[in-house]
Formats: sequence, C-alpha cells, structure tokens
Amino acid sequence: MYTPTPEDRFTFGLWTVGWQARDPFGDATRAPLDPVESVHRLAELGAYGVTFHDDDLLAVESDRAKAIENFKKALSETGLKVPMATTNLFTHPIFKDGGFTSNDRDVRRYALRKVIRNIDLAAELGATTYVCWGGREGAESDAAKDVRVALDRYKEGFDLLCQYVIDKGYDIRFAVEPKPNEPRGDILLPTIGHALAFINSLEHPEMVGLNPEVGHEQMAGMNFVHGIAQALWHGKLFHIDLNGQHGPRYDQDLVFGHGDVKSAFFLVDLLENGGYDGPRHFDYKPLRTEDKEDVWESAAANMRTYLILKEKSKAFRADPEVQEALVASKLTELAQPTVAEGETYDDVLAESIDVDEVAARGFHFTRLNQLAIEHLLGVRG
Ligand code: GLT
Ligand code: MN
Ligand code: MN
Repeated sequence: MYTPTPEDRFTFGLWTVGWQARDPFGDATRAPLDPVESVHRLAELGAYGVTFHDDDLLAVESDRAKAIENFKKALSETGLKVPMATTNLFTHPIFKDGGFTSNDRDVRRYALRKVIRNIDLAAELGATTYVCWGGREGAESDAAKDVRVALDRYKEGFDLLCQYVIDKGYDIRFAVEPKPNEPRGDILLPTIGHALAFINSLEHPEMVGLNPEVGHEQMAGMNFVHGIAQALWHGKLFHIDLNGQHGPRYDQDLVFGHGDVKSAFFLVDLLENGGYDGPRHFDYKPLRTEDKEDVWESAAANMRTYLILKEKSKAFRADPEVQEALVASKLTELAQPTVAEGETYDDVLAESIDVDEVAARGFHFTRLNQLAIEHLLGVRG
C-alpha cells in the first residue's frame, strides 16, 4: 500500500545513499558506493530518478568518461531518469572561500567552467533543473566579504550561465538552494526570502527559481511550509529537497519525517494540493551509525513516509468534521477578495461595524489543529 512506484516521482541524490558518513569529528563509517549500484538499488525500491554532482560520478571510477559511460548504462538498464543535476563547488580546497563569489578571480572563473562542463552533461542526460547550492559562498568575518560586491559577482555568475543555456538551446532552468550557515559561518542567500529577492535582479529571472530544503529553512528558525507556499505563490518552486531536521542546530539531513513530523504532514498536504508538479527529491544522509544495508532501509523510509503522509492528507481533507472546521475558522472567507469587484475604497470607507462585536469573535483554530493532530496520530479516518 505504501510501496512507491515511478509515478510517485521520487528522486534521490547519488550523494545521499552514497554518503560515507565522514563528519567533522570522525572518519567515514561506510565504503564508497558505486553509482551503478545506487541506480539499480533505487530502481528496485521504486524510485523515479537520480540526481548527481559532477564529482559524485567519480566515487569509484576516476576516469570521467568511463564513469559517465557506466552511469548511462545503469540508467538505460533500469529506466531511471535524471531530472536534476548540480555541481560540487564545496569539497575541493580551491573553493574554501566560495565558487562564484570567492575573493580570488581565478577561482570564480574555474567555478564557472566546472559548472558549464556539467551543464553539458546534464542536458545530455535530459535534466531540466540545474541546482546551485552555494554552501561555500559566504564568510566567517564581516571584514572578509563585501556582501554587496559579492552579490554583484553572484549575479554575474547566474547571468553568464543563463546566457550559456540560452545560446546552447538547452531546456534547463536553475534552482538556487538557500542555507543560512554550515559549512560557512554565514552563507549568502541564507533563506527562501533572500533568494527570491536576489532572483528578481538577474538578467533572466524567469530562468531561475528555488530548490528549498526542509532542514535549511528550519535551521534558520523559519516555517518551511510557509516558505514553500510563498515560493509557489511567486511561481518559483522549481525543485525541492525533502528531509528532516530538529530545529535550529547543525544540518541534520534526517530521513523525511524523522524531524518535525507535523510540519512534514502540512508540507505533503501543500505539495499535493498546491500546484507543485516537480519531482519529490530526497536530500538526506543515512545515519552514521548505519551499515551498507541500512542505507537502503533509510532510502525506502523516505518514500514510505511521504506516501503515508499523502494518505493522511487526503483523509484530513475528506473528513466532514474538518471541512466544517475549515468553514468555522473562516478559511473560505480568506479566499474572498477584501474589496469586491466593482467596489472602490469609497465603499470600504462608507462602511461601519461594531468593532467590539467583531473583536469578540473566536476563530476556532485549536479545534482545526487538534483535528490535524488526530489524523496524524491515526485515531481518525
Ligand atoms: C550538499 C548539500 C545539499 C545540496 C547538495 C546540492 S550538496 O550535499 O548539503 O543540501 O542540496 O549541491
Ligand atoms: Mn539540499
Ligand atoms: Mn542539508
């Protein structure tokens, strides 16, 4: 019943299941994973596709051409798709002060070449979204980065990449992935809101949207569901990174739903009903304590949890008591324009109400919230 199929459009980064669990305090606890094996295992589990950084393909095969050939063969054997690709602009020491915004111009030009080379591969594999996570674009000291100038360079980078995609005729859009900090002390474009504002000042804003990640917004203390709703409202939810997080602390990248499960419920409800039609992409890390078989257990858990929450969301919406509670809480009234068609501010100004009477009305949100909790806990529907 909760068994995923490709129609569910679940996708995984090669770097997720392939994470060797190296952290700042300890060595890897798992051996490198061959992308070919990841493709086969994910296909068996019912995933729709895989995504990759240029460097992920080199996990066990150092010859790039051979690595690409092996990857393509695995894709054609399994039918797995590649809807998105991205660039590693953070592991190599050359990126220690960033890629597009490094203070060193040679680094910035190298970063652009690295991205362009992988965009060619992404286009060849049929990817239509190109993610840019600028994890090293930032600083530890406010003296070390002139943020206004760094944003000029960031814009320059995106403008150049958009022009490249246009000139090549590729069907690719870019998706910026915000994160407030880690690995840098402070990262540029730290939240959905910052990134949305930045996109508006690009030469081709229509070609650039967002790839928000659950944990990253929660690290910043933000409400992820609200952020996603606003991204949808702006037509900018190009892609999404699903995972779990327990509030503002280091980036946990837990299995989807293994962090704030209530927020995960409302997120699935929004994605399923809010007009998002992109892949459901998991960007998580199998726990460092797990062995190589547990990795697949965790991959399956992401998809199973999503499907369970999808069913819970349907039951919640179909529950007559919920429908009644939604009306009682005036959600239907919020959908009515404040000023009716044909009216002007004169009509608003001409009106008067009993302020004390209106102020005394309750909104009954507690009941609505309790109904959601009860659906989530499995005692209703
Ligand atoms: C890195 C990061 C993720 C990003 C990846 C895409 S790289 O794993 O932690 O959040 O989505 O570049
Ligand atoms: Mn991510
Ligand atoms: Mn993360």
